[in-house]
Amino acid sequence: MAGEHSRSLGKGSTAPGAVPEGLIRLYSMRFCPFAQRTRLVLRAKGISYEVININLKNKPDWFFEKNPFGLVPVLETRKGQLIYESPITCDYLDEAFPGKKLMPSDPYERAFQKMLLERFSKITPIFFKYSAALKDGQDTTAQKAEVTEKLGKLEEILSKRNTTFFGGDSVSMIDYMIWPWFERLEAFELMDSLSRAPKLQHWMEAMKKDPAVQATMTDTQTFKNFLQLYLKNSLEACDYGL
Ligand SMILES: N[C@@H](CCC(=O)N[C@@H](CS)C(=O)NCC(=O)O)C(=O)O
Repeated sequence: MAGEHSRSLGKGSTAPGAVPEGLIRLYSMRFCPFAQRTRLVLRAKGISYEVININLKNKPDWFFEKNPFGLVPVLETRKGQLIYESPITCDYLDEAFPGKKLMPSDPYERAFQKMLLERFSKITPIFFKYSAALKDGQDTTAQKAEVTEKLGKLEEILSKRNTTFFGGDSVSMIDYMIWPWFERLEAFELMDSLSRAPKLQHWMEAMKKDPAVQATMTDTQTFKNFLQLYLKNSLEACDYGL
């Protein structure tokens, strides 16, 4: 069975066949924060899945038949249904599979989680701008300040809620949606951004105890090494460490 740590498929590879009985398939990349969202939800809900890693620097032509944007994550069901865009994959899993519901049932709470995700989606591109600038040896003060300011807003929200997690006192969907970027703060050398955010620091500590978070965690040095290769467009980046 294709595993989470299998080598990625690149140009010239054969498209995998039908999804095996009893499994759902995830097209992923080991270091992708968006695909990590889906992996977190698969784990949290105890869903049986297989992973096909894609070489994002040398994509197989067939991958565009799975997702016209050519991005991971993508889910594929036994019936051949394809689901892409990380929040959509996560909502699908939460709705299609039994077990613990990660989205709240209260309509306002659901809207709250979606609004927060929308706000967070304005933060993720700054990380990419920041790491590209860092690689080129440019001054990153402006991007750093932008991340700190935006994370400060999340700190305010968490303070107002007065709960450990964003959806209450246990982990819910929104925590998993934003976690992958917090896990990478140290690798991005952005931990300072949280120096005046004690609630977020406390939330991070609580998240690190979650079994799904623990199962999908990449250590800082490994991620840094990957990132260096990825930013250089190395064909080996996605298989770093295998
Ligand atoms: N909006 C997409 C973003 C996914 C995304 O950007 N994935 C990256 C990897 S972290 C990717 O597939 N990059 C390949 C490329 O840019 O060609 C989602 O939420 O799923």
